[in-house]
Amino acid sequence: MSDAPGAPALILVLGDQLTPNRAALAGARPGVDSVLMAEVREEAHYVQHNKHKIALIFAAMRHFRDELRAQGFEVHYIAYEQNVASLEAAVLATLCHCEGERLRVCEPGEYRLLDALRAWQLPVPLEIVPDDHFLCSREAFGDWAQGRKQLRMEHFYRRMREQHGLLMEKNGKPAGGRWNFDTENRRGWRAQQPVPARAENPPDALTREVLTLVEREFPDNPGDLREFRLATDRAGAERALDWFLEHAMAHFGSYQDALAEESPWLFHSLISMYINVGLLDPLDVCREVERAWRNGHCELAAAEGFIRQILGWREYIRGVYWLHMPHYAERNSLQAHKPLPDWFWSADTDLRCLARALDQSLRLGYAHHIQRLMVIGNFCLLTGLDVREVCEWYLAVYVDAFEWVELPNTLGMALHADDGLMASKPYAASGKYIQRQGDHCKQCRYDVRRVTGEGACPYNSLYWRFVEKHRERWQHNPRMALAARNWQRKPATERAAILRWADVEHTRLTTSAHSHN
Ligand code: FAD
Ligand code: DLZ
Repeated sequence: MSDAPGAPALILVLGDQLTPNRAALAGARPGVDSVLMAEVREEAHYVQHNKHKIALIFAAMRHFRDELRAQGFEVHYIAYEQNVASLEAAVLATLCHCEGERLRVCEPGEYRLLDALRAWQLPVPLEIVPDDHFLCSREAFGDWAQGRKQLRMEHFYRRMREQHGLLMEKNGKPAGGRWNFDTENRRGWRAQQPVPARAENPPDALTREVLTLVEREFPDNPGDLREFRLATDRAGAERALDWFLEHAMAHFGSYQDALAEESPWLFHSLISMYINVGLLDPLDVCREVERAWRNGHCELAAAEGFIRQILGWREYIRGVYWLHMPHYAERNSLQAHKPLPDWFWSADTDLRCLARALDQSLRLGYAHHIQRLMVIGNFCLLTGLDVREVCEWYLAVYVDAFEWVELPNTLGMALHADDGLMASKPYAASGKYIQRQGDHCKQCRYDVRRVTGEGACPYNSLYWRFVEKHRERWQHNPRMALAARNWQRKPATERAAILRWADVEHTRLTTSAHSHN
């Protein structure tokens, strides 16, 4: 057997690596190297993935197979119906009948699979190629992080802007003289704008076949495939981006943090899943957005707010994941161990904002950032739901969920379980925040102005319970000290009444079939 670079390679392409000429496919030779793609039990079952996610991945894999074949590659494709247990089994079976004298694979996005891959028993040499679907390599992030006492996204983001020349003036200064327009991006929702209807995206024959397969094989997974409207190939993903730039981008910034009764997505882009599986390139997306601004299609604040999410947050999150795995997944610094109530899987709760966010998450595999962070995540944080169970729920439910992005966002940002590594303060909030950002409270049976007693918004008392529970810790956190002081300033009798009521609500809401008052 040879592992010389010239020897024919079998190239394994995973379901979230669907970009031609990238990573393991860079320099691949049609007619010499062959490709393997496999729909396998292990990947489809390691969590109870949303049906939309499995359908997206299988259909996009099948389209990519056809794209590679059209480029002249021999592609060995194992369909789910062939009942292959794991990627290792798929590789071993394929090596028996192909010319490949070495196995080449781009490093998987999840630690779980990278760790397993390194232990595979193969009859040929294994070459693991760095993942170049990202704008900052793991090494470059490690170098940036080294020696810093605290990691902060904003510092990383500025450097990325300079490095990639995005939204920069010729004199090296940021466009508009500021790096960050966040303060202009926080309007609450009072139905100020018509929300454009999303484009229909009728599935083609190949995708319809996959939808039937997923419905048959995964009947108990979350997700309602009657509402499937995801693109499953590159051209479709590009159309989705174009639609966003034309119809929603101009309002993205202003309503980025808004919560709306009438729409699950408002002006969000709905492209995370396409970037995450390799159908859209993150740098191309940022350049398109910059072009839209330079051509006068949106304000600088909107373009900056959007580019920050992709160039800043997305890359930063991935850097933190690889810097701290595998121990990161074990962290639980606030000792949150309460079992996840069953109603997280049915959305059967009468807290209006939470029911809406859970329902669309389960049904569509989508919630926007503020729903994930400040409605669902905030509830989990305030009630001390078990960190591992919550992270598994997020990994299962969202169509864009892969552990490298889900874990730091959930464990770090939403649950503050990494002791402030990801965020300098916990994203804990009372009902007042939810009311300010949206219009759910008007439809809710709970009164957001009240803290205690039947009918009071549970986020209110639970918030103060959370402040009290970790009071010692907050006294040393400059960004939480004010909340701790405000709590201490309340008369002792009022504090006692709030805590008594919070305990009642906590017990009621963390039991599996929670009673509706
Ligand atoms: P938009 O709001 O239109 O944002 C534009 C793009 O910016 C997104 O498509 C995404 O690529 C990127 N982005 C924005 N925020 C983040 C972020 N915090 N981290 C990484 N990328 C970001 N994103 C995932 O892709 N997968 C996940 O599993 C995931 N889990 C999350 C869990 C929690 C608790 C939280 C708070 C956030 C999570 N996010 C996750 C980040 C963010 O919520 C989603 O990327 C976003 O909601 C996707 O919708 P969109 O494409 O309409 O995004
Ligand atoms: C998420 C997923 C699913 C559901 N199925 C497959 C599959 O059958 N074959 C495959 O190659 N990839 C799949 N994926 C994506 C992988 O789980 C993903 O590559 C790893 O989690 C690493 O990010």
